[in-house]
Amino acid sequence: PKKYKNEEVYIDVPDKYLQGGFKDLKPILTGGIGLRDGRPGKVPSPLSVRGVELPDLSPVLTVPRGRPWSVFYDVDKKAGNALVKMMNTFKNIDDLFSFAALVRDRVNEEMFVYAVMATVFRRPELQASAIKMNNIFELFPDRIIGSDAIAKAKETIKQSTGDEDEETVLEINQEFSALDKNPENRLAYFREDLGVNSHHWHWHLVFPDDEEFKRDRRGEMFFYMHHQIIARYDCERLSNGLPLVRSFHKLDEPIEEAYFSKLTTDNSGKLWGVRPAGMKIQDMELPEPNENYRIMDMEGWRDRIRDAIHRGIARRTDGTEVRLDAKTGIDILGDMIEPALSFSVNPRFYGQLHNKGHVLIGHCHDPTGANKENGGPMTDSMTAMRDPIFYRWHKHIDELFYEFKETLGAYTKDELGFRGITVMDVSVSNGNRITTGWGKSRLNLAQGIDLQGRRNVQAELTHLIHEPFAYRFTVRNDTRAPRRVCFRVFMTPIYDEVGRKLTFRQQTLLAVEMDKFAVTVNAPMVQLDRTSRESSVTIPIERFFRVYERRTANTSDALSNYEMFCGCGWPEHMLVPKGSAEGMQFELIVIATDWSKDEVPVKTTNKPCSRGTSYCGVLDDKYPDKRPMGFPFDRPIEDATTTYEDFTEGLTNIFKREVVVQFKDEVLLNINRL
Ligand code: CUO
Repeated sequence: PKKYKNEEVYIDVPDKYLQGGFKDLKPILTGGIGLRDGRPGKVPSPLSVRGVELPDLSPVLTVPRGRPWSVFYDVDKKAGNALVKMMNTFKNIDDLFSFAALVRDRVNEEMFVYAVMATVFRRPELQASAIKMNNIFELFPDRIIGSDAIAKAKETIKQSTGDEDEETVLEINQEFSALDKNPENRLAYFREDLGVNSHHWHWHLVFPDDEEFKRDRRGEMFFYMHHQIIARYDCERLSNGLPLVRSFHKLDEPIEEAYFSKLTTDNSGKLWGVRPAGMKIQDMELPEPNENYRIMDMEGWRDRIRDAIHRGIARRTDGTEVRLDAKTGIDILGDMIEPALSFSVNPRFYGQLHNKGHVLIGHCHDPTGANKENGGPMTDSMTAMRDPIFYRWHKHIDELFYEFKETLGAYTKDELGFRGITVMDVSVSNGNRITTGWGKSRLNLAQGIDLQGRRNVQAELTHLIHEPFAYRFTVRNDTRAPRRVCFRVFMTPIYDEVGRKLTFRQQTLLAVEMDKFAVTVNAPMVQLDRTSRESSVTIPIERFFRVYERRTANTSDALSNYEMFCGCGWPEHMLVPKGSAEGMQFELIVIATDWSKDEVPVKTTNKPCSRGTSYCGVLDDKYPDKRPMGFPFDRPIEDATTTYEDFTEGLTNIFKREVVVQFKDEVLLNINRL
């Protein structure tokens, strides 16, 4: 191997790939995801690279630079895992970052960022060393704002005074990928939201398909997190008068939902693949990335998966059988359906249903590459949630999981109850009304686009937001002893898009988790307050839009500049569905359970990445709750005629309260006015 001696690395990437973020190492190694500037003993700027042995890079050069890299492609996943492994051979932090600096401009750009972030997540000493990471879209603005806005940013600076700190703000229009005469565009604020996409990318980053990094209940988390995305999307659809998502299960059926992302994949201006209405998926034979899958493969895998679900038994690679029971069945299925090839009980037999759905859909416009077109947004976890078909595909995947949950039957009253604990009341501040509206926040473009030294060019994005609110729970404890109580808080719509009442069964499928927390109830009657900002589902808005640091600089919520950036977690500003101008009715359903039985103790609760646990778990630790994810709505209720009253009959620990979500078509929060 080549040895690099104390060389000074000045990063000077030709402008051939948009990621001008790599023009300067700071965004990666010092100002960005790297060690912070100026700490003694840490990397100075310009980076001085220590002599490190450079390993054989050939396993990671299988992915060319300049094209989107994705966990859904076999070659890419393998190379990405190999790069993470290489980085992990450097035990000393300076060596690791020296290595990173040396390979950065040799390997695929997106894969590089993935590997650096994955390495940081997996090494406790790096987590602990206060590393600050950029939001992924600061590094890749071209994955979130359109080619026209990027062109405009470059044009604007040409005409400016040349002062490198001069502020330039570009407003991003919400109708940039389509007009509202395409009804699906009413949901663009959700699908194209920065926080939503950022969460999804980070989720796949921290739940990798890599045998060296097995997360607790990984497969179940795949099921539950994506199920919640679909439930949330459906709530947004109802908020906008649109019907629920139809699952995409007839694989030869034309896809009615068109999608033209307007995003570029690289600095040449090449767009992501587009999909006009009415396209069908087709067998693919793609040379680069090398992907050869047929619709027949997909149907075969699905038949075998269904067979396993209905027999309650899956077949392992070695021919032995494994039972799909109430405790671990869903976890086995998650790893099998996604699949995580490293953890699937039989990757050859059960195949790659979900992943290859992303790929076949994403390449349906050019399945052999004959037209040299890029894949569509569905091929990449950083962009997939932008496309309406994402939700249709995932609804189908979700149906398979629920097909399994059906086989387990309904929960018994014993499993649902908590004797001696009565939830007397639950209310939400401001008379059980939650207000939603628009927020305007900014994303700094200077780290990800070559802006000729200008540091203060911002994109101003308009996104959904809600007024912060608080819950109040009134609880009676008749057990004469302190009890540890876990509150599981869900919200679910009451009516469909034309005003028909939903059945309770439908409501359970649409229930979105709002919060989950445990407290000790040590008096006969206790009143508990909890704010929306504390939700176990979300991570603070400041994690997505850094400019918010200004707002919170003096509060306890302020994030230190040097706090590690943990990107997994639902964005706070998307916690509450949009609702409607007239006020949309939802039900808040709260179930109290015995935390002394449910709790899985985790080692540390105040370490950097300990928020957003409901959809992301706890890094390096077990999932903190023993119950099946989504309890009690993960299981079917008795039958379609079962009502909430039947469900809760004889139980005192479940309570529901109607809340109204009212959308105001105005800017509630404006960064300019903070
Ligand atoms: Cu996250 Cu399909 O798994 O996108």
